[in-house]
Amino acid sequence: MGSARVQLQPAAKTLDEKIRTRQAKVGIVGLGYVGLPLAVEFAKAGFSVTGIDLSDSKTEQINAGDSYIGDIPNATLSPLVHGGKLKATADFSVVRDLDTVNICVPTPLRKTKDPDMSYIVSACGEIAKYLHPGMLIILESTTYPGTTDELVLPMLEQGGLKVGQDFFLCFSPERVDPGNPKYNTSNIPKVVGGTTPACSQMGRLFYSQALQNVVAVSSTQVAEMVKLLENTFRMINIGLANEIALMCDRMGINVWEVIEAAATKPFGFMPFYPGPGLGGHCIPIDPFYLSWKTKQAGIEARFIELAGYINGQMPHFVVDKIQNALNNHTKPVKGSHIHILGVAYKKDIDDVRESPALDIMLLLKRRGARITYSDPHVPSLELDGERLVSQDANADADCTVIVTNHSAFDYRKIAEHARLIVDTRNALKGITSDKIVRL
Ligand code: SAJ
Repeated sequence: MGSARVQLQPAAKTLDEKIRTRQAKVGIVGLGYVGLPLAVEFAKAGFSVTGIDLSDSKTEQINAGDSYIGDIPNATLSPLVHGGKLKATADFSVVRDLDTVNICVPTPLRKTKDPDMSYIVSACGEIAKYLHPGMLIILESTTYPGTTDELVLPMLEQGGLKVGQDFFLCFSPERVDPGNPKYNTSNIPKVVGGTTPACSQMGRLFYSQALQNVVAVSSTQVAEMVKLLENTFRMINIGLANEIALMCDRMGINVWEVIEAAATKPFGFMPFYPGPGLGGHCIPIDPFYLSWKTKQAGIEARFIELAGYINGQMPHFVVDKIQNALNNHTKPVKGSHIHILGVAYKKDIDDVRESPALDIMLLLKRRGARITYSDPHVPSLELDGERLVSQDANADADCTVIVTNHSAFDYRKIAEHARLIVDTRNALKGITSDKIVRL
């Protein structure tokens, strides 16, 4: 991105002025763990912010100053709402009075591992109806490189307005890490790239009003690719850690000790840890947006496919470990009571999306085991049509399996009470007992 300022057209001059004076009316589409914190940051910066979400319960809660996002306390949200800086609606027609709109809607994968762009298309279709000169539109949803310029741009230009002159279009990856005590929307560096240099410039100006560190890049494709590199990097390295675990298991080596010792290297190494599989709505999903797009360009993303395969095998590997551990106690899986500790996709959160615990429980149930679980963050869940309720961590079971190592568990007590334990997270590190089987 050149440093020379681009000569602004009249529409841009007006928008530039409105953003600098914080008179711009900001819109955020999608009020989830990305959109609501972003809305709050711009409201805190003095902008008038309108959140748009199709969920009436979300808009009602926000307009009551009642936050449903852990990282946004009511004490932060309520004064902004009652001070008239932040409101929420399901009515897209408000876009006609807005100057900027950030799109923060989900980008899931279909079962066929193809990108599901329906949320982006629906939001852009609504925005296009009310798009007017002097607007800045920024897509934040994680997606394949090319989405902004190939899919979003044509939808917005349909009404005759010209990007870079009449309106401005950027991509900026969301980097929100829910529950992270150190990094939040205001202090996580914000990458932004525009369809034209004037767009990039407008995007950088916009975020600079409310966020601490803005990183402007030269195009929307670069910005889209940045996010995919970040999360593909994680997914592949987790896959490597899992493959090393499979090797160590076969060779009778303690993989946790290996990684801990390797992590003493002060440079050139970054520890990742094996586990029961890959959960969440980012890491298992985002890389397949990249591999889907590269396939269209005739390039096989073999690292991604291989890591996806290895990570996908981990639930099966864990179930085999459980079966062997029971077998060594002359117990079949069939008819045994297996108690799962932790069903969220990672520690100390309540999100079960894509959680490997669900795969493990299903596989065991299909082998005839009786399944119970304990998770202080997940009071109940649906498994194969059956409703399960979280039990006491020390339920008397034939085998207790640590799948998600929440801090709230009393691991000493678990190690004392359980008859047989399979530990997939090294949560019982430092506790030796022949009733503990480690990954
Ligand atoms: N996992 C492992 N081994 C590891 C790390 C993670 O098995 O060494 C598993 C976790 O148990 C989980 C899955 O991988 O099931 C994903 O874990 P994650 O730590 O990557 O957490 P996420 O999915 O919440 O990822 C988010 C991402 N943030 C954004 O996309 C904005 C990711 O880029 C962050 O790096 C990550 O949070 C983080 O660091 O917490």
